[in-house]
Amino acid sequence: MSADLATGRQKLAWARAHMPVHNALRERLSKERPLAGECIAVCSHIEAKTGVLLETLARAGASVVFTGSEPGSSQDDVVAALNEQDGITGYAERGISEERLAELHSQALVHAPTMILDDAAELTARMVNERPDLLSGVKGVCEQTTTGVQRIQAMLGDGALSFPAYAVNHTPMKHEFDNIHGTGESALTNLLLTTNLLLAGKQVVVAGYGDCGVGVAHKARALGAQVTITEIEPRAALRAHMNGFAVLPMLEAAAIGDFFITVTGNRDVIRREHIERMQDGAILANAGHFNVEINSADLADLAVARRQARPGIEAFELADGRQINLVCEGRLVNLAAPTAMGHPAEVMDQTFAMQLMAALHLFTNHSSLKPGVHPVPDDVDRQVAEIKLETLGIQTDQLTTEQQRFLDSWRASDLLDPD
Ligand code: RBV
Repeated sequence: MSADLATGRQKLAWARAHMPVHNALRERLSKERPLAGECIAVCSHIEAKTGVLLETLARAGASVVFTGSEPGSSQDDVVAALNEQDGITGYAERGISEERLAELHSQALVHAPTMILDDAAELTARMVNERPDLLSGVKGVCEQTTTGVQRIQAMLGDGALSFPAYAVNHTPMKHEFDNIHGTGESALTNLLLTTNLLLAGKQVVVAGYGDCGVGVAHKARALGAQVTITEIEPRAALRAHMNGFAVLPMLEAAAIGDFFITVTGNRDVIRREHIERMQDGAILANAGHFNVEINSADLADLAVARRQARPGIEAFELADGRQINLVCEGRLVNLAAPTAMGHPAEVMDQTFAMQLMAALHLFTNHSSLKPGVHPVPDDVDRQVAEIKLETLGIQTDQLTTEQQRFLDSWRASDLLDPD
């Protein structure tokens, strides 16, 4: 057995042991096999937790094809350990170019998937653009990320969407956990591992106070950092202010930050005019899906020299001698840094359970759903929460009949004097 295969199998076994919701679902689905006959494509960061999702889909009867959603985030050993399994075939490699990623997507599309579980709408956009011949066979898409839902909405606005898509990102069981706790913990864990520097007492600038930014900002503060938020959305800026953070335009924040972490879902959030004001030694990292949030071309343009400072960190020397450090080429720091493993297993267990349950629901209901972006029904979300609580051994209270009647009432007489 190759060393790769051995570590890939090990990583999968560890992930399985820490994904109890999947274990519960797998047991049920392998008896029912509701996806028999379907070809499900999963486009994501191909590492061990994603591998567990693929295994559960295969046990549910689907023929599963996988591919990477980002050039730097898949793990070759896990890819090898997945490709040896029955019912799973895939195309993903670590550290590749955008062109190679496109080739791998094309190979996955040759399997003519009937459903796609997507991350950042990468495979969906590829199929719509390059394989229109496949569209009539597609029942629908389940999209996991904020960026991807936005992209599918844009596709719809453009008249390019011919099937229903579930906005899995928008379910409470996904974004209130994955975006906040998953991104929050894994972005900081991997930033600190890659730099081997202390966060306590540092000035940390977090660009974007959406769910991911909230997670990063609060956890950085909990570790003792002084956190500043930059925003373009007035309510998010106010929320950050009232949660006790400094809120500044990036031009001002640029001058004070030791660490910069972008989590906006937009491009050029850090660009030339900001880099020009930064302090010597500033460290720039991105935790949004695409590597466009930090304009690395501007950084290269301003630099008189550049060198590898550590694995995963490139130092750009400016004309006046200042050194600005870019972490893993501005790619997702929690997945593409040299030792990065993505979000913690427990959180991906929930996210992927949502993808799986949304896919099952879409499979049964696709013919009654119009092309468009749809919310995942709330009871699907609730079911996953119930399974998760059960695996944690946490019990909740139940409404009494009187309490239920109170909630269903509107007349003062019923509310105040039900008997
Ligand atoms: N994400 N996946 C992992 N497999 O380790 N870590 C993060 C993993 C997903 C997360 O759910 C988010 O929606 C997406 O990455 C952004 O690309």
